Amino acid sequence: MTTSTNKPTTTTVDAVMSGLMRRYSERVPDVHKVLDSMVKEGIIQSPGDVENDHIAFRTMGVPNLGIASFEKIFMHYGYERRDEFNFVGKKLTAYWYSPPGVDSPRVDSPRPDLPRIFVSELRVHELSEEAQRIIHKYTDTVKSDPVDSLNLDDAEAVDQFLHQPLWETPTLVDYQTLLAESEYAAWVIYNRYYLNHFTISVHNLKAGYNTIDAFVAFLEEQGLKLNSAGGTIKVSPDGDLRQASTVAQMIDAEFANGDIFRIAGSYVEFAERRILPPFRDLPADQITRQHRREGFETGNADKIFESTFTTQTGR
Ligand code: OOG
Ligand code: NI
Repeated sequence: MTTSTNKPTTTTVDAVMSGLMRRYSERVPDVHKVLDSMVKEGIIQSPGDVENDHIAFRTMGVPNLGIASFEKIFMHYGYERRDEFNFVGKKLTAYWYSPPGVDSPRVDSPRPDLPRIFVSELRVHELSEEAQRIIHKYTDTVKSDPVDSLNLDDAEAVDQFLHQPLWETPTLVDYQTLLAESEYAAWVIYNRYYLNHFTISVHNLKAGYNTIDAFVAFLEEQGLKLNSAGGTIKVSPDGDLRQASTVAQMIDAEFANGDIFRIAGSYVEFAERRILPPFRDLPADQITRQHRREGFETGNADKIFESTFTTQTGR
């Protein structure tokens, strides 16, 4: 009777994940479009066959919120914080988190089937006085860290938290002022903790679709609009992490006073993680996740962020 009492069961994190995915796929029609085309093409039997490489969230770096608050949710489920990333021009800091491993004290078993998580934060204090004033007008109503008063073992409470307004609905003028200075700030002030994207792993798909080049060709045949920032396929300097993404789906957002304006919602990403050089001669049936390129890449991520930027959505 030492650790088992407040050890969350694996079903808590599974329930939180499925709540996130449900609302996300309702909001992003491209999710169904991609999955349905994959089924029709015979790439997968059903949407459940897709491996989710990672999911991503965006946060405001202000007291009581930001990464320091948000990460507590998934670290409670056994996720571990990994590398830090700095996006100088966009004024963002990010970390990625690996799913509960063999030595995780928080869950009954390792869960390599769960997606990695990428969480970023806007360094609000680096913005102009005006942008800071606008952001604080909303976020200052959060007087204590909301995650501290959440029962993280209650999946329904967590699901509600992730989809509730954390602050007042912004005015359209405030949204547009932020948009002119930081597209990321504008995205978060309206979308908050909505799932930013999920990511289809392409390397385990059947031959003919298991490279990012082949998969991107397939997506383009289906008429999907892909993020072109820095080139459609983003490649890490080592060549082993290759990513592409759709351009964010537009949503008719309702602002304060009932103003309606079309803004960027969420998008879908695709990732190929190549087998690392020392393992390239292993038989294919022996290759598992630990033989492939891990983590993320600043240069790739910097361009993937732009999937929600007007430079892409307005193309
Ligand atoms: C995250 C962009 C970075 C990746 O896989 O490198 C990313 C975002 O748009 O919030 O997803
Ligand atoms: Ni991503």
